[in-house]
Amino acid sequence: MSELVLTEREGAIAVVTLNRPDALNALSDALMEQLVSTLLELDRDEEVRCIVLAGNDKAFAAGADIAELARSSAIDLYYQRRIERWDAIRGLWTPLIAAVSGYCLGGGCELALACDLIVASESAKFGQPETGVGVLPGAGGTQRLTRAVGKALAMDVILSGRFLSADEALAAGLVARVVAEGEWLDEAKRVAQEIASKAPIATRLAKEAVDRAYEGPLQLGLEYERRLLYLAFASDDAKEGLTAFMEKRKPEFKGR
Ligand code: DAK
Repeated sequence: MSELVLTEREGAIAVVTLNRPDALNALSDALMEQLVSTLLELDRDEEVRCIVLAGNDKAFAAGADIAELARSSAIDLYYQRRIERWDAIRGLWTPLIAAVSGYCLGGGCELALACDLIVASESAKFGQPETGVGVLPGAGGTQRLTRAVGKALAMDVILSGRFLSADEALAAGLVARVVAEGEWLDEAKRVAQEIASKAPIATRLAKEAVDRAYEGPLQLGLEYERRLLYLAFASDDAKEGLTAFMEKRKPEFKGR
């Protein structure tokens, strides 16, 4: 099987790179299968504290593989249960950063939206051009993009197919940081190292709590956050973090 996804470990972080450069990293079935099994394996490894998901300079991913979609019937897609892979990404415990340069379109944009945050190059272009090929965003794009940027801009992007520049995406709240071309991967790794240095259990619970804000009503989210806070408080790392602050030293987190 060719390596459609490459993995590198750098201390407590892992960098997963989509590797179909000739097709602008179009998300074929085989690529998605390799991607999700790689992510799930890394997620089970307690030593991995943050994952960076990257493309290359020209493309994060230009969408689902159109040639493959053209050969599929609705019934094929339904029985292949491909959408379950996307749920698996959403369910990861380990924080996941999308490092985006160049095209980030269709399923590629949905993949970036399924990550916890996006670090983008000035060259990044975000779009949901699915209606141009007769379908619509089907891996969360109509929901996540709308929650990220609001109805007006989501309607514009999804209905007109226009691409958002990195600066527009930053202003709209779709991406967290924009950096100069050539800096995107290093910056994403820097953010990942920063995240990896924090208390692992508290980080995991904080990610889960933020997802609640994004996915459900406020009152339920507030109650959920409160319960997760008690859980974090019960960890050894909370005692260590609070004590280390009082003792004016760096905390040593153990993920316990
Ligand atoms: N699929 C397959 N191949 C693609 C591709 C794609 N999405 N995008 C690009 N390529 C291929 C091109 O065919 C070309 O291959 P060769 O001809 O060299 O063999 C190569 O990548 C380089 O592309 P271009 O020659 O087109 O490069 P340009 O710089 O001229 O143009 C472009 C770049 C990004 C503007 C253009 O490639 C483009 O418009 N690409 C398609 C963008 C698009 O429409 N994306 C949305 C696809 S629909 C689902 C979940 C999700 C989805 C569906 C189902 N389930 C869970 C069931 C999502 C659907 C979509 O994403």
